Amino acid sequence: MGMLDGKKALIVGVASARSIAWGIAEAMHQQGAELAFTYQNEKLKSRVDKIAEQTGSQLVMPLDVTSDEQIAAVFDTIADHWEGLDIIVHAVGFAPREQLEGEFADVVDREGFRIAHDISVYSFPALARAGRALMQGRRGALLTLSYLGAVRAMPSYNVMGLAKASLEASVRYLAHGLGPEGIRVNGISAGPIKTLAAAGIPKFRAMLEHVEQTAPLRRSVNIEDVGNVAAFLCSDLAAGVTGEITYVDAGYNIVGMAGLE
Ligand code: NAD
Ligand code: 0WE
Repeated sequence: MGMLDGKKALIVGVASARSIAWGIAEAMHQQGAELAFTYQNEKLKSRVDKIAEQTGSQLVMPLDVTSDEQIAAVFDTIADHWEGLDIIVHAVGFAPREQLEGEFADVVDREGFRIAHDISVYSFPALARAGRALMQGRRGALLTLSYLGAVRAMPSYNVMGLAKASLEASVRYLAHGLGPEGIRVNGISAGPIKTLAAAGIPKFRAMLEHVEQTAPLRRSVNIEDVGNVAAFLCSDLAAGVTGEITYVDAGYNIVGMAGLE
């Protein structure tokens, strides 16, 4: 018996087999969920098709979250295939590359701020809004992915830190608004993981090593660690949890006075 038997889940944010969204999809599939996937653009379609096939998924749709039309089309297509929807996973984040290097006040600009917040934040409530009708009367769950840079100033994370802070606030506002309909809304704040979104971030390797030396568990986390917690949070085992940010970071965030052991 899986903890997601009979549940139908939409997974947004698979770009490769390293994606956190893929770790979540695999864990949800293991736990009995039926999955639908989206891909950002034609370049990524074949990769997502291949990955979807591995979980027996029949539903793979285009979705660039900057398009209201594509958001609406995704839920129209789901409504044509499924009688309802139980879970939406949002694992999308983007800021223009030049926003993620250098000192925040030097590099932030209006367009970089707008893009980061549109793609990384607005898309989550936008999916909630568009998916709401399909989630009625079925103990639904929404999940998004955050990072510690939401609540701590981190080198180079810059405008993405502001976006994640806003995303975490959106978890609370959505939980508050959708709770009366039985829909729970949660976030996972994951430790650094080498995905496409981490590729080419200067000093990413050093960040991983720092976590491995500092986190209570003396390791970094992987997409399986995140996937398993995601499956739990979206299952009825977590029926009493909403509006929360759960850290899946080997305990890194709870440490103070690091490095003196
Ligand atoms: P990833 O590159 O595999 O996933 C990012 C996804 O965002 C991709 O699938 C990409 O297609 C999608 N995306 C970007 N712009 C989009 C758009 N306009 N429309 C639709 N999709 C778009 O990297 P990941 O690390 O798996 O990132 C997933 C989430 O996890 C992000 O929110 C990221 O901020 C968060 N996160 C990552 C880490 C990490 O260290 N990798 C840590 C904590 C949180
Ligand atoms: O949320 C993220 C990554 C988000 C991200 C990554 C990219 C790279 C490619 C957003 N936009 C872009 N734009 C691109 O053009 N993480 C939590 C991973 C990450 O990114 C960092 C980190 C960590 C950790 C950037 C700087 C410092 C630390």
